[in-house]
Amino acid sequence: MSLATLEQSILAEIDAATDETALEAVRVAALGKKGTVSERMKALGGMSPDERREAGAALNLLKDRVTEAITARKTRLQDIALDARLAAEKIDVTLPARPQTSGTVHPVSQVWEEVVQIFGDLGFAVAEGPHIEDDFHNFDALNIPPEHPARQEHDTFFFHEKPDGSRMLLRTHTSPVQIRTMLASKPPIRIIAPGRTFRCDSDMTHTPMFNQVEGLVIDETTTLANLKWILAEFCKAFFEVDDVKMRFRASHFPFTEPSMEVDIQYSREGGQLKIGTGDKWLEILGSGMVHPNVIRAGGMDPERVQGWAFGVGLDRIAMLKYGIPDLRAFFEADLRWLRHYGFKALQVPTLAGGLSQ
Ligand code: 2U9
Repeated sequence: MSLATLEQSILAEIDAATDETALEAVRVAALGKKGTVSERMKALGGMSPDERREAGAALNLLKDRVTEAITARKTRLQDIALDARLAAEKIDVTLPARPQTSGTVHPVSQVWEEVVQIFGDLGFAVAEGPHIEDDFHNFDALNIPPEHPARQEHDTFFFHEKPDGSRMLLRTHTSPVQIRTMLASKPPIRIIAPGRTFRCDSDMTHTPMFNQVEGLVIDETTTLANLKWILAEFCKAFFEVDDVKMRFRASHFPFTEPSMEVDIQYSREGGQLKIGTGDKWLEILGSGMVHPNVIRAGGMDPERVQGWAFGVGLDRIAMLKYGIPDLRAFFEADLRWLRHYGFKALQVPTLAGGLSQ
């Protein structure tokens, strides 16, 4: 094959390469160690000096032109690829934002965020902990020893027994989070612990997974009076009313002493619950002064520090605030229900901007 024909055929292959991989294959076939051009270079050795000079010069020129053609084709292929990407990824930034996003925020997530906003404003930090707990953090440290009847009431989901006989469990309340916080830090402590909790219980008003928020304050001087004020501020802010009467009833929990259940005033108007008016009472939370045994289990001295705690069911207060009649609907993922009871994704609740509008 003449040099001119070889050059033509290589240049035609370069032109025909439609991507960089194909182009590289053409380059190797021509200029690689065993390529057509390189083979001809090797043949120069068997020529006379005059022939070699002439043929060598011609081959070098051919090699330069082929290299140049490959570089040009490569640049062109890169341009084509970039144009294709730009066309595919084009967005029109002048289009208006989509007013109708399809997803909504679940009422429990909304209420969770509202509670965090309210307590954040009151100076509380948010604490979190594991869903899978051990006996100590879920029970013992909360003054619920192995034979305590409260253990039965908690309907605990247990994992398989370990070789040492102990069993991990799904936390039955968020209280282990407070124990972990106490063990890991020093007073003053002001935290809320919102989170999922689990009990082996399922009927009209109970689901195996439910959400709680618990609060804990520990310092040297805090009293029941501080607890009552905080809870009153919380109820007013949460239910978005100027005033709400509250009733504190003596109760019993292993982890608090004294313990109080808290009712709020409500009325029923045309089938709708109205919080903050009327003369009916609705139980919404439990609370009390932290038991000295619990303070000790949290690594602190009950002679030096004291504190209070409360617990609220997030699902329950979501139902009360937003007039949701059936607890089980929370977990059914029914899109029509979510569209009706859900909240706009971009309307984050804040105290300044309003919690629920
Ligand atoms: C520590 C010390 C004390 C948390 C408390 C309650 C009262 C309570 C229920 C409300 C509705 C659970 O979701 S519910 O069924 N909770 O009544 N919880 S005091 O007390 C603690 C927690 C942690 C270290």
